[in-house]
Formats: sequence, C-alpha cells, structure tokens
Amino acid sequence: MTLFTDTELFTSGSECNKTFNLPDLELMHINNFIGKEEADAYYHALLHTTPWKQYQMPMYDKLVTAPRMIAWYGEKEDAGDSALPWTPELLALRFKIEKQTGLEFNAVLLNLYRNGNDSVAWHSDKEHKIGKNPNIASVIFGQTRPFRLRHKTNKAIPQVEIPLHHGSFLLMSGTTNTHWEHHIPKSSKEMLPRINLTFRQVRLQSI
Ligand SMILES: O=C(O)CCC(=O)C(=O)O
Repeated sequence: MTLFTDTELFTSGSECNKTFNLPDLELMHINNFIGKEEADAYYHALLHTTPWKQYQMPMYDKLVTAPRMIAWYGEKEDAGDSALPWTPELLALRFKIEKQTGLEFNAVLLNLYRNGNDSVAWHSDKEHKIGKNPNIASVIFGQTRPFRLRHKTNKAIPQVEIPLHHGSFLLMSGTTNTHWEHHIPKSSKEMLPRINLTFRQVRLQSI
C-alpha cells in the first residue's frame, strides 16, 4: 500500500486541554500527550509494520466493508483467537496510558483512516465485550480529524467536536459510552493517513 508519509504536515495542536461539562460525559483530552518527534516515529512504525486488514461489518442483512482498516492486539484469552500478540511499541504506549490514567488495559484496536473517504459512523462501543461503563483510551497519530460526540437520547444537549491532533490522547470513561455516540466524519479535503489506537478492557468470559 502506498501512503503519504510527510509528517511535517501534521500538527500536534496548541490549544489548551478542555474539560467538558455536559451530562453523562466524562472525557480526558490531552494535546501533545506524545511529543512530535516520538509521535512521528510511532506513526511511521505503525503505518508500515501493522498487518492492516479490511473489516467486514454486519449491516442489516449483509456484510459491508468498513471504510477504514484495522488491526486487533491483545492476549488471546482476553481478546479472542484473532488477537495479534503485543508489540514493543504497543506495550510502551499501553504502559504510558496506564500511568496517565491509573487504569489497566488488555487489548487495543488500531484503526487506519487512509484518506478523507475513510470514516467511522455514529456508534458506541459494544458493551457485551467491554462492560457497561467501559474506559476507552485513544492515542492518535497523523492527520488531524474532528472527533464528534452526540448524546443518544437528549437531543437538546449540543454535539461536541474535538480536533484530535498528532500525538493527542482521549479517554472516554464513566457513562460516556452508555449515553453518547461518537463518529469520525468523511471529508472531501485531501487528507493524510490517520492512525487511531483505542485501548480497551475486554473480558471474553463475560460474553
Ligand atoms: O478513530 C477514532 O478516533 C475513533 C475510533 C472508534 O470509534 C472505534 O474504534 O470504535
């Protein structure tokens, strides 16, 4: 796969880390969680060495190809037989996130958005695998894309949009995933690849 690699174009963001005072929403957002040079190195390593796969997702009565590529890592006993073994890069990121949050994670989903056509539709993460009020910790490398959140039932609550920059960190915790959905929209602008890593707490036994 040939992809753009010019990370000089990536911005790490300079705005302050914001707190969001909205019902049922618990977010921790940190810009520059990983410095530019280190973020560039992670971006290149992950882009070129990850065995990216197309993902077939069920939609109504058929399977459709998701508009992004994925890779799934973790211990097989927690994350299932399809999970790849942890790599040194992913373990280093996991430990950094665990230190930041005081939480433990045992699996990570990598998403590759190759360009502006790639996206993720409005959804919340499946509860049967990650528990009712899961903690989901993301690290982002590459193209800044807007991350949108909307309340599932109370449409009077404004949507939230966070531009997630190269090297940034976002934790969704508490009731966020139960009451809010999130989404990365498509864009008609020319876009470089974006890699998102979502660290999760999975328990196969609870299914
Ligand atoms: O790419 C992102 O920031 C979001 C990824 C996501 O929604 C997911 O993996 O469920």
